Amino acid sequence: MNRTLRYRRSGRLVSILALTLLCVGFVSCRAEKSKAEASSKERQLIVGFSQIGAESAWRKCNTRSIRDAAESYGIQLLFDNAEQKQENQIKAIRSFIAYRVDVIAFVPIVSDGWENVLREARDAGIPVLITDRKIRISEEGLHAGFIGTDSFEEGRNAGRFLVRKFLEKNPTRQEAAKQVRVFELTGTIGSSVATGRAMGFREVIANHPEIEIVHSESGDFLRSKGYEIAKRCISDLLVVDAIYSHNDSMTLGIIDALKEAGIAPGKDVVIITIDAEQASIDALRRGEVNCVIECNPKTGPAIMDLAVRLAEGESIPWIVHVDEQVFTEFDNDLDAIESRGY
Ligand code: GZL
Repeated sequence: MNRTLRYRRSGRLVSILALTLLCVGFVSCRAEKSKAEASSKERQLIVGFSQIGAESAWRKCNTRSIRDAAESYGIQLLFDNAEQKQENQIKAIRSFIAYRVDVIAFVPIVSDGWENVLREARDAGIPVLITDRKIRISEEGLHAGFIGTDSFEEGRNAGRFLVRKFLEKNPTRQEAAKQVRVFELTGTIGSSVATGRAMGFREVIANHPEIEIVHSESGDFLRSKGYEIAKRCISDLLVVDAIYSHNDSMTLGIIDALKEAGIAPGKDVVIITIDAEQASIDALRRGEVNCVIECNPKTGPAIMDLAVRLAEGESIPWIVHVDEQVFTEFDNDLDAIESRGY
């Protein structure tokens, strides 16, 4: 056999060998990848969620939405109820880190005090999604994004209704009021929603010197505290023009106290409230409340969608504000408002 032929045959042998190795390699890579894919598909996504408590109908609906969405997404949810204590939330987040969940999501009961535990989550390589209420943090990279309410806009909407009700021509008023005295009941001190609802309201009324906040006090989003404060301040409530309450639970407590004192809610005193739970829509329809600003608790599906994206290594929007409506006594179709579910 001449040398050329020998070289040609051995060259062909080498190329067959190389091709064989390539195919074997490819097949084994595919096998590895499909195993990895199979294992990731087989392994359920695990989300650790720290909820602040069950202080209102809104919060209970928010929890139902989160639990239902996790189930429909096939996500294993580790859920903790902090019973209104930040230290319980921090403990829960640390337990999620120890358990090595895929994603941590939580409602920060107050805006401050989260740096250390969020650094621990970052160092553990676990993405964190903030929901409902915001955190105040200077350090970047400690959470992936936020989804929830725009509490400043809710406060602005409360101010806009008050201006329309007292300072503009409307079906119930032909001339502007000379003075508008407001009694404000705020939510949990230090929470982003109470801060936002207060600041948004003040931003709008700042342009109207006739409007004065004569009393502002925290009812901690609780019906019982709304009732207690209204009972204690009933003499003030006899002379104010409007009550601005940061959530329906407190509003329902205030209404109970007003009725006990013979004050007609919605008539003797205008009432503006936030959440839009069924009871407040029903009160709006009865004329016991004048303006209901929606705060949407049904964020479960959107939270789980963002959690899946985070678990897959995707980036998510920094802030997602949920759509919210305003219902007032000036609307023509209050009966058309859909059942609230909370
Ligand atoms: C708002 C949410 C508030 C609700 C209250 O986003 O954080 O907390 O308005 C609830 O009803 O207690």
